Amino acid sequence: MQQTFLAIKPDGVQRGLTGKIISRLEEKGFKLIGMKLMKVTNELAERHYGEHKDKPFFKGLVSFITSGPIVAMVWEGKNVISSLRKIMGKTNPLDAELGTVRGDFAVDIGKNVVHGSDGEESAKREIALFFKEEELIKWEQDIQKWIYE
Ligand code: D4T
Repeated sequence: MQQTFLAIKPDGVQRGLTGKIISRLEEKGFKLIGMKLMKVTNELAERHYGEHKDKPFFKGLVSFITSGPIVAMVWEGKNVISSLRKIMGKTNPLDAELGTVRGDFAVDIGKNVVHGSDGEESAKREIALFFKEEELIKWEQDIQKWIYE
């Protein structure tokens, strides 16, 4: 089973969208194995968004992600990385289909409500950046036999 990192950004938390977003992932059939409400430090933000450090939006991105609490999560499931990217929709909400989180709840690219890892390597890197090994819970989800063939 794959694992991925998902964060509800400060705009999503402020707007009270946390429960709705978690519900979508639970209803889809994925398993939550780690979750915490946290303030992102400047250092963590700069490491997380390291690939964008030369981009013009980097400074704004770091100040936005550190501006309020986020909900950091790890989700597990079959093809969960690409599935969550589909559920979130395109990075720019203007291009995100209705029915996706960003298509339904966001307008601007700089306030796009959620972050999700974009591949296996970034998932591993981001999970390790935000969670200690002991914060990830191994548990059996009884309904899985009704989700997976
Ligand atoms: P995140 O990382 O938030 O899930 O976004 P994506 O993985 O979908 O997209 P990304 O890495 O390309 O962008 C990271 C983050 O930067 C913001 N952003 C992006 C922005 O404010 N202005 C921009 O022009 C771009 C390209 C939005 C997401």
